[in-house]
Amino acid sequence: MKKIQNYINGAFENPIQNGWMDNYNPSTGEVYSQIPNSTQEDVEIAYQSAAKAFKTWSNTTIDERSKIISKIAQLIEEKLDKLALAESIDNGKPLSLAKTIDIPRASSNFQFFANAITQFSSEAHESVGLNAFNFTLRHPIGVVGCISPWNLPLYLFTWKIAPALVTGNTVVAKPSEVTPMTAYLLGKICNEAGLPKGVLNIVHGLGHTTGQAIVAHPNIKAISFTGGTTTGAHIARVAAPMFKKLSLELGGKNPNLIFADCDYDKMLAVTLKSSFANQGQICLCGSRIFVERSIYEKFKTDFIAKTKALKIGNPLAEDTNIGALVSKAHLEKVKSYIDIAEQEGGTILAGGNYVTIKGFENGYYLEPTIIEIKNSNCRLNQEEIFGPVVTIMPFDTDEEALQLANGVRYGLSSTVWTNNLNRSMHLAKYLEAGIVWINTWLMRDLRTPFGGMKDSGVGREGGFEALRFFTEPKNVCIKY
Ligand code: TXE
Repeated sequence: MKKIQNYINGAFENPIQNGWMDNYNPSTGEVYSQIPNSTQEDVEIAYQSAAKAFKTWSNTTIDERSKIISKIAQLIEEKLDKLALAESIDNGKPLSLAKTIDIPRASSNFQFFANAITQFSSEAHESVGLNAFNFTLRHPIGVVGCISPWNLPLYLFTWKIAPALVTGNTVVAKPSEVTPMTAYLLGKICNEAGLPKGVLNIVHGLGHTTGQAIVAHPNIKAISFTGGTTTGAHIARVAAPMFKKLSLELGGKNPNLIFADCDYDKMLAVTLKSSFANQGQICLCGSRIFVERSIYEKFKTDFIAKTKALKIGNPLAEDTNIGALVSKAHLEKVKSYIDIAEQEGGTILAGGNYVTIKGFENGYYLEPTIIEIKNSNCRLNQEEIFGPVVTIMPFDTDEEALQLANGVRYGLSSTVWTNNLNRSMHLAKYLEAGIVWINTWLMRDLRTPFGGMKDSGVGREGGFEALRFFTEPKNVCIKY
């Protein structure tokens, strides 16, 4: 059976205590590889290797760094088919999605930051009347930690690693233990691209041991984390007494506000995606759908029909729309929410059941599910389910729509469908979310700030925000 290894100091290593864990293929429910169950000792060796590499890497010219990071982007692009297949097998997502979204974006992440660093500059301030001049030096922080989740494995892993590296930091990174494969393959790509030894170190293992060792390491001075809100809160508690720099991208329960004056067909097609793409396991999915009452019944009928037409099955088949959920535990968690629907006064309009696929009987499949709710305060509408489950509910006024949208602890993204400019601007201003999409969803320009308000996180990634996060600003004041 294939064994994934840690990537430390440019070499592939077994975990020191030789502990291994099973890695499952969600489409079949079978174990298909083993991954290191790394301990604190492995993290320490990864740290030592990163610390040793820091001096040279942080003094490498921007051109040189940019060239190597760009080469990694190019190699990911060249290996798109292989990486997409690995991602689909590891995660259960449709191969078509991995080919068109996950892997191209992983390549773009590196290319974007390879370009961005060449345009990154620091500020200068003349203290007029005081004969003094200030400028800001921006140094890399040192060894930084990057921890990522399982839903968009290589996409989110590289979204952190690329800006960390390009600014001259060295990295100890941990992908999710549920989807370690493409991170492992990335190590090979980094060697091929000529990334010096020790600049990136990838340690595999569980969150509360391996991840915890990264967060608690006294000399890893910044942590960039994407994952669940509860985990984020725990990481903040561990990191705060050590005054670490923290970027936390956490959960979401995003509203999708549909007004009667929208471009209906376009809205319907995109709403299907924002509800169920990647089996609903995207932190940006619009899992709470609110529809203006005058088109509510029509929307309901059309949305149910489209949802029922989605093809669930083998992620590798070209015509599959909905693949497998990432793990058995997650499948059961998502299903447990569906099971409380009636108790909460909800009505299941479509889906709601496990699915058995011929030839893949032990895979983790679930029908895309629409639940009509009467009360927006129910758990189904308040808690992040992170699966192919959406709630729907009508509204009457703009003010009510805004209140419903903002009535959760999360504030990651929101989507508005309307052709009314005044309404768009009003909602853009008052929606409590890090992103407001108007008449679109998941459209990303990598220069824009990305992140959430409220319990969806702290800090922003993307563009110069990420370059600022991974550098330490220092004011130099010269009196003349
Ligand atoms: O996330 P975790 P999980 C949400 C979603 C999902 C829930 C749990 O609701 O159901 O989170 O999923 C590492 N110290 N999102 O269990 O546990 C862990 O090993 C350091 C939203 O996957 O937060 C993994 O690498 N690290 C999210 C990463 O943190 C720790 C996407 C995320 O794992 C750790 C995925 C610890 N104590 C899930 N504990 C989004 N917003 O994109 C865990 N980890």
